[in-house]
Amino acid sequence: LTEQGFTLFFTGFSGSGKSTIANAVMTKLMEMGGRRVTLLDGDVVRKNLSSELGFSKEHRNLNIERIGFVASEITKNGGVAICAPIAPYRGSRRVVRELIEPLGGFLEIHVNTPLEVCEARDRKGLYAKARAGVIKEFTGISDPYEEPENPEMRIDTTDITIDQAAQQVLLKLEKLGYL
Ligand code: GGZ
Repeated sequence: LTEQGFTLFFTGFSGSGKSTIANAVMTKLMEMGGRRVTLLDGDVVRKNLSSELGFSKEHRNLNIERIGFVASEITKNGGVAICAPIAPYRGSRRVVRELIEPLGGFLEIHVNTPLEVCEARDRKGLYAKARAGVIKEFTGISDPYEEPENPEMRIDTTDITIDQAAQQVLLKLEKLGYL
C-alpha cells in the first residue's frame, strides 16, 4: 500500500499569510499522523538552498525551480511537500507544476490577500522600506506579481483566522482524496 505523495504550493505577496497557513497545515497533518511532511518555507530556502540569489526575475525563477525540484523528489517518494515562496512568475510556477503532476498531486494555492492589507499589516517593516526605496524590486511595490489563472484554491486572509484557512486546505485535500 503506497500513499500518493503531493505538493502544496502556496504563492502570494509578502505578508499575505502563506507561511503562517503553511505552518498550520503542516502541524495539522502531523497531528493526524501517518504522513511525512516537509516544509519548504521562503526564508528557510533562501537561507539554506538559495543563499547566493537575489530578487531579479532570473534569480527568483531559479529559486522556484530549486524548490520545485526538492518538492518533486519528496512527492515522488510519497511524501508531502509544502512550499511557501512568493513565486511571482507564472512561467516558473508552470514549470514546477509540470515537474510534479506526473509524480503525484499538485495543488497551487493562491493566498490572494490584497496588497493593501499586506502593506497595512507590514509585520516586518519591509513595505515601508520598499516604499522608501531602501529595498528595490519589492514584489507588489516595485516588482511584478503575475496572478495565478487557475489555482486549485484561493485564500484571502483578510477576514479569516489562520486556523480557518488551514481547515479549508485540509477540507480540499480530503475532497480530492489525498487524506
Ligand atoms: C520580495 C523580498 C524582497 C523583494 C526581501 N521582494 O515577508 P518575507 O520577506 O519573509 O518574505 C519575502 C521573501 C521573499 O522570498 P521568496 O523566496 O519567497 O521570493 S521569490 O519566490 O520571489 O523567490 C520578504 C523577503 O524575502 N524579501 N527582498 N525584493 N520579497
